[in-house]
Amino acid sequence: ANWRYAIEESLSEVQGVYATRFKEVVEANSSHKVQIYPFGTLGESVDVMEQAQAGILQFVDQSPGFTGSLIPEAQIFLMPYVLPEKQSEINYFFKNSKVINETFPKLYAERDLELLSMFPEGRVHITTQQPFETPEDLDGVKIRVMTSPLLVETYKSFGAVPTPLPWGEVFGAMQTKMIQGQENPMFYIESTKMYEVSEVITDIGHNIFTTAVMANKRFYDGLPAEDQALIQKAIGEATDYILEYQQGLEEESIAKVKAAKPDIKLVSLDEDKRVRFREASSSVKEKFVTMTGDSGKAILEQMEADLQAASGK
Ligand code: 6CS
Repeated sequence: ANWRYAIEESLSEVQGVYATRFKEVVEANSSHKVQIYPFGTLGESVDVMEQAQAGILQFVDQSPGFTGSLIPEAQIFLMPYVLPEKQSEINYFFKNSKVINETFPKLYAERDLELLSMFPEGRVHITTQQPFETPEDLDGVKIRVMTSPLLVETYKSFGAVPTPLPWGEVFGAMQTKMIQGQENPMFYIESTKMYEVSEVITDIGHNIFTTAVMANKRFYDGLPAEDQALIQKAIGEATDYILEYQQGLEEESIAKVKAAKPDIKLVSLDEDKRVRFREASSSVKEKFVTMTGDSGKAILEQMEADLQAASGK
């Protein structure tokens, strides 16, 4: 059969590299074909998700930053200062966490989606026009976030004016200064040339960009066992591959940005400065529980236990 798989990025970006690996494994081990639809071919992330739920697409990559309206609990991955900074701990968490492997699949299933994998895309950096070191410095600064109420709360707590926008509008909004900043991992800041419309790139150590790959559930449930096994094999190989692929990617991306724009200012805030953002955003956890109720509260507790298990790995 011909399977359609939409991603939120281009083929050479992390989601594209993942999808390409998935396609290679499927096509090498079966007569199925996988057609990948990169960002821009089928609409914005939210439109593409509707097509996946309707079964027009068999596979979709959608990041929790856009899934919040459908599954509020998915926003847990956007919570600041929760995920670890150490790469090996992050990888251990994504591969072994109960939240990802047991809890979230049930929530996605309620929305006609078979959750296949969640994986990290790198540490989030903030690009702005002016340098900042404290939440006060962000007073009045409009920063674009993905369309998630939790991200809006996070950036309010950071002192900024959060502006939720779909991805396709971000470059233009930065260019015209309708917004003065945005957040994304370094590889994406480099590949989408966000640095061209930013003067400063700041690392406050607040989060890891997480994404999720899923299948339409009716499609998946209707497949013979051997095709389901093939999909699981391809997902497993693509997940291992993408974790390996991203080793050193942040540093390479920083080097490319510096080469393309030598006067860009790169700032990594010290722990004594990060603590201001950490403390300012401590109430975001309560906001998450307000948005998600008992279900979210239980997920938060499970996630904390999963992170505990990953610490020191
Ligand atoms: O900021 C965004 O909207 C986008 N960021 C990444 C890293 N991937 C896709 C998403 O649309």
